[in-house]
Amino acid sequence: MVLVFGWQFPERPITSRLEMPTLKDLEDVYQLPLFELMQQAREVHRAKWPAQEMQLCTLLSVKTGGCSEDCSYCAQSARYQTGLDAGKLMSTEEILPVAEQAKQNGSTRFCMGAAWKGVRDGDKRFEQVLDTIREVSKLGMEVCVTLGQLSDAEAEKLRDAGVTAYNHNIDTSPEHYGNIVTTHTFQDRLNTIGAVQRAGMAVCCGGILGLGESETDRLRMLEVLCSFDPAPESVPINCLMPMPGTPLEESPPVDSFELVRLIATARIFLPGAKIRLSAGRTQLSREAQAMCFFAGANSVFYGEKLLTAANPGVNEDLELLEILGLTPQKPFSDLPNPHNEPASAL
Ligand code: SAM
Ligand code: DTB
Ligand code: SF4
Repeated sequence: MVLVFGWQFPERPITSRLEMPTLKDLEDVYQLPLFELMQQAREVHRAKWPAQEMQLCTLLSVKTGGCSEDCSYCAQSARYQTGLDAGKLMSTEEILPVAEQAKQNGSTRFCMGAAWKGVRDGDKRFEQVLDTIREVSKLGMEVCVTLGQLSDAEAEKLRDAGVTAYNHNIDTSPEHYGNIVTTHTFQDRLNTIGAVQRAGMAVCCGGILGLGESETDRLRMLEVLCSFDPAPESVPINCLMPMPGTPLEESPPVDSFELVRLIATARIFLPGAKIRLSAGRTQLSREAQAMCFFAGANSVFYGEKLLTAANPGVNEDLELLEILGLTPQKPFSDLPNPHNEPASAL
């Protein structure tokens, strides 16, 4: 480390970092003066990604509510009175038009979520989801699913059906995880991520800010993400949407500058990952979102609804992209295309 006007700067250009960062490495970068941190993150971003592109992803909750788990942030847990009715698994016929509309609106990734602890090979509902994935993957968008815990057999079936990425978040640090969820462990999350990696699907894995964690917990979460081999393909950074009826309903909002710092640090240490500014954009000003994009966020959830919570409107987002001179990313421009179609044909 070198000291410049009392601030510690890493000795080497950060883009040349090859080894796994320690918590201290992450802290040193996270605590740089804000503009220095943002500038370094922007340099990494420009070296690795088209500078003005934004990936647009649409979410659909294909099986809502009634979940057995006690994740204290989640409106879909059956353990809390959140006013959400548990729904049935949506049929392929119900899902396809939503996916088609998402494509029409400019989304290049379609993410289907189910409020399950996990899936079981051979289960009728899992077979139904596989059928849906086979149909949705014909539309030429990236297909992501988040269905809870998996083992190897289920992961391989999802890959064969056409899933390009599996979302399974670690959500917070290993130390804080037990304060937020008691019905499964941090290690259970890592085991599922291992199954996804062994099956050769891209891993979409990130977390939530605003769960009562410290800034060190957030960096510990990043440290774990940086230890993945291969590195995650995408990293969703959610800000808690305090859902009525959940234990975290009264949580204070996340500080925007802390969010920008975390995104910039993630961009620097995970240069090849999409950083997705995920839940919580309705609580952020346009200026705060612009700072997140400058700091390296190059993906958002697009469409009025997340899974159960609100998201900015399509027109509002298109207007923001236009004001900032950003353009939607093309599909499969950085992922293997399962249909071998050139991105320009999609
Ligand atoms: N059941 C699956 C699981 O737990 O992985 C998939 C669905 S779960 C709703 C997906 C992710 O959404 C969670 O891991 C969490 O990061 C995020 N999430 C859920 N509720 C949230 C909330 N109220 N605010 C912000 N993010 C939330
Ligand atoms: C992720 O990290 N965020 C998305 C997606 N992966 C599945 C979900 C956000 C959920 C926000 C709360 C809700 O809609 O209930
Ligand atoms: Fe269930 Fe996932 Fe919500 Fe946890 S986050 S309660 S596992 S749907």
